[in-house]
Amino acid sequence: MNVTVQGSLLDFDGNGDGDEAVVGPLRPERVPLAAGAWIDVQRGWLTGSAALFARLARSVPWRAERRRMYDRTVAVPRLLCFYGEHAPLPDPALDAGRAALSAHYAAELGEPFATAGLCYYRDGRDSVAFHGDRIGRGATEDTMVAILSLGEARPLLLRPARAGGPALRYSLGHGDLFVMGGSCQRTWEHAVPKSARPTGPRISVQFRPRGVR
Ligand SMILES: O=C(O)CCC(=O)C(=O)O
Repeated sequence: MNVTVQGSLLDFDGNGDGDEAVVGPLRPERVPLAAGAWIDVQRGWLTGSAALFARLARSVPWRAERRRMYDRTVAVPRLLCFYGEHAPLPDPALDAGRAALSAHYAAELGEPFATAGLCYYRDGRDSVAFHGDRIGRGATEDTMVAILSLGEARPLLLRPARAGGPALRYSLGHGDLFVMGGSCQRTWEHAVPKSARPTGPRISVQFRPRGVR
């Protein structure tokens, strides 16, 4: 798939050629949420994200999935590729990102980030509905899911799973890092809604510990 996205003004890689994708020092800002959940946000954590976006769009074996909904089978509105614990990642920048996250959160998480789920939102029609990552240990244990966003920024919404109420909204793209931690997967839900506006493509890379999905 050959796609280019408009880069962010922050998205320089430092050597001027725009090809190298480099993660910076981790200095995320923590936002405590209710019920023992929290998020960490670091804007522009990865520089050179437009080039990484283009490489992943081209080289990842993206799959279109279908899902049973009531009595119909419907297309999942985004393309997916999952890299399990021992699968080589599709770009060295992702290895570097995962290693940096594992080192930074080692004491708090107590285990490394192991897997990488990649999602490709082709335009505003692609989306994911409100959910928590509760397949596996996320259903019963505190854990972390670290999301690296590449390409066009899309809003990620967060809302309490039980109480309802207004959603928090974070616009994520162009190398931004967004980490959900504590009880977030059990007590909050997140979504990337559809948009009727002209919307460029975005790739989300989710790093998770083993057994969290
Ligand atoms: O696009 C994103 O960053 C969110 C992805 C997500 O929530 C998921 O795949 O479970």
